[in-house]
Amino acid sequence: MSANGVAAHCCETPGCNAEAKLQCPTCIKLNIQGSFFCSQNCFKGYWESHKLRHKKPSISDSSTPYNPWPYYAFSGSLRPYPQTTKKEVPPSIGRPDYADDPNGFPHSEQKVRGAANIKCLSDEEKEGMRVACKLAREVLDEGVKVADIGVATDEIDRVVHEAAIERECYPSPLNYHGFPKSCCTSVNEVICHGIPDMRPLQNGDICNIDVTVYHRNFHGDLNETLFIGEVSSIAKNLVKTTWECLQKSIEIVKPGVKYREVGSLIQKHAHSQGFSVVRSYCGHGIHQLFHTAPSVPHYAKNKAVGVMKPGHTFTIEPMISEGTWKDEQWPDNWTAVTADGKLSAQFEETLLVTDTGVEVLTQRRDRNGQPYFMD
Ligand code: EYL
Ligand code: CO
Ligand code: CO
Repeated sequence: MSANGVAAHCCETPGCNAEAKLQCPTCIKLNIQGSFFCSQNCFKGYWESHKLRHKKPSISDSSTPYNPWPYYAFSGSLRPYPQTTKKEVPPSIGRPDYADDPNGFPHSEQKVRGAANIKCLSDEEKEGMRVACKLAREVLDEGVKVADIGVATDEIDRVVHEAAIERECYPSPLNYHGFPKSCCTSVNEVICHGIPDMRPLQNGDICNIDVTVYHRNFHGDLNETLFIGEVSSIAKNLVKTTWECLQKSIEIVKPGVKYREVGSLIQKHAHSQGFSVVRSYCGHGIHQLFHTAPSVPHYAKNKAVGVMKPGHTFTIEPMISEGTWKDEQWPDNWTAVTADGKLSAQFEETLLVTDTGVEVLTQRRDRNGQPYFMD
């Protein structure tokens, strides 16, 4: 979920990373978005490289890569690829309200928005969540099996879509606020909400697959980050650290713990490895609604409201970055990327607060909950 009020840019000068609000006059005139400098000094010092952005984009030919936004200054080296057309879900499968809204608007979520009140599930509702979350895990497992060098993230989405339908599930991301695909695939500098497309995964990529399914009125939500082939040692440490952040935070979940305490553990561990914590996206309450109270920030000293009680169901989904914690969005208005173009990783589980602790509803059933990157 998006946290309000965090909008910041990073200076374009490599290695500077200072907060940046100044825009080049030529960029403003040409409407080139995403390029900012912290000072006149940085602007002048990086001018020889920066001015290349003002060159007229060449006409498309076989040697020019597909670029739908010639005037966007990408923070890193990942680029969007063409997308395939929208998929259908058989009408026999129960669907959330936003599935049939022209704008994908979740009216049922809106009705309770802003209410701090966190729902305690009945025994019957808990059982509904167990089933949905078990199916979500199975669907993620199917997506993970096909992820490999040379495979397009669109193919992962196709497999996830089919696996959901086979299990009488609606893939929750599909049409949520208009989202065009059935899962999110977030590669390298993509923090979250990457749109599956025709880009083949490359040796050395890290790729997160985020699956949510809706089954008989309940959503189950989880994600894992995978290694594609041989990855760098920094990528290995980032992914391992991110997984540890999630594990350490799950360990403290029990009745009486404040939701705002989750972030302090995560930030402490991320910082101990020299990494940063993304602030714009949070864990969330989940049950009959995809996103509801509580909001669970992953950073320290946050102002999250609420105390854990038996019967609460929510996600923890830390996004940990190699460099800056700052994010920006591609012009598609979905894809969140790191402002410095460096790597970001994420893991997510859906949790149930029990009388004495926690049940990890989306837990991997084989290999005792071990993540895929350790297989
Ligand atoms: C759709 C809606 C902006 C997802 C999650 C797909 C993306 C960007 C608006 C959260 C929020 C998945 O899986 C999620 N959390 O773990 N929006 C999501 N969308 C979308
Ligand atoms: Co998710
Ligand atoms: Co989530």
